[in-house]
Amino acid sequence: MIDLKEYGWNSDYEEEIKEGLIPARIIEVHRDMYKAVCEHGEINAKLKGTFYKEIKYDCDMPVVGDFVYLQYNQYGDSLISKLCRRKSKFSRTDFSGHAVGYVKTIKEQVVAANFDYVFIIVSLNQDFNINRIERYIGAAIQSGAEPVIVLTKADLNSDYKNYVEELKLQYTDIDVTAVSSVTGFGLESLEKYFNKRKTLVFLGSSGVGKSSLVNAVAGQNIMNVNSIREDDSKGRHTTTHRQLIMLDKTMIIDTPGMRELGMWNAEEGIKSTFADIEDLINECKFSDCSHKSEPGCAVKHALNTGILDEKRWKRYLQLREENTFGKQKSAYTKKEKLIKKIKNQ
Ligand SMILES: Nc1nc2c(ncn2[C@@H]2O[C@H](COP(=O)(O)OP(=O)(O)OP(=O)(O)O)[C@@H](O)[C@H]2O)c(=O)[nH]1
Ligand SMILES: [Mg+2]
Ligand SMILES: [Zn+2]
Repeated sequence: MIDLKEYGWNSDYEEEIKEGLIPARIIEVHRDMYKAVCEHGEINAKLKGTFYKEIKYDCDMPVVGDFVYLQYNQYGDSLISKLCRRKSKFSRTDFSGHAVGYVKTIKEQVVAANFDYVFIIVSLNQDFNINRIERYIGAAIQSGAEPVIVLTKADLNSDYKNYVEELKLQYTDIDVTAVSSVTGFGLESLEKYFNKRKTLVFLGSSGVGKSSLVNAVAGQNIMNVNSIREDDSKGRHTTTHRQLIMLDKTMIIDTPGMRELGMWNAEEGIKSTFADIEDLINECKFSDCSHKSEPGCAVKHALNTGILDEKRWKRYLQLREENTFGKQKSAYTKKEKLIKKIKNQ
């Protein structure tokens, strides 16, 4: 018997359910097949037919890290019948929607759920890109968990301290650590996150070393790792599906590298990421200041005196616009083809 509490289950996740259902945690998702862990151990599961009828949005489909209730079947696939309320979730914009007229429908894609820390993994080779880091910080804060920035491959960059310092200056509340999975450098400073029953999610581009870090902290080769072309930082998308790995009481969700991270409903996250700019905006004379030509505009003043970096301001505007655009264009009522198909059966 497995105690699901070891996998982070607690009473906050409990839902009113029909008799005969047991809680489980999703550890892998493959198209329509799920791997989960429950009191009987690791099992395969599918969504129950009625599950599709009951959910409203695609984002209510189980993802790795989710707790669910299922009907256990010792002879075959168990049937997932309810998704438990999420404590945290990392969302991005899914642009793969179908074109409706000229407008492509976009929707929320939940990458992982119910984690305590988001490890934003950035490689210290040419992958280092402040715009991308800001996006991850915004989405991570929005997720409801604590962001941690991990700069990998410190062994390849003698300048790593400058990168750490630059980020620390801008993000005083976020832990920034440089590590090397090859030499083991810096790994001890991550130990504080490896606590009992905590879940960490590793996010970042392909090839930055997410799976290598899983292996380094595990002390064994759990995940596949492939060499990349370090000269142009192109990853090879080695990890192909999200997976929750249990390591000596701590759980890590390793994910495939993301090509792009579109902001999804991340207003609060963006505001916190650019807290310095939000402070300036609050100082503008007019509360509806457009920061263009109004008198008493604190943003203009900061830009003119060099206190605020013009590029940072532009990136902030871009993320805000993208976020609002997403809100307007998302087809909230659109369901995935699959759901429609099954409903119509
Ligand atoms: N020098 C050096 N190479 C590293 C380090 N960490 C990872 N690598 C190398 O970077 C390459 C990619 O590592 P992975 O761990 O597969 O990267 P990933 O982020 O999991 O990539 P995806 O699964 O495609 O998202 C491999 O060749 C690793 O050996 C490091 O700390 N130092
Ligand atoms: Mg990987
Ligand atoms: Zn202003």
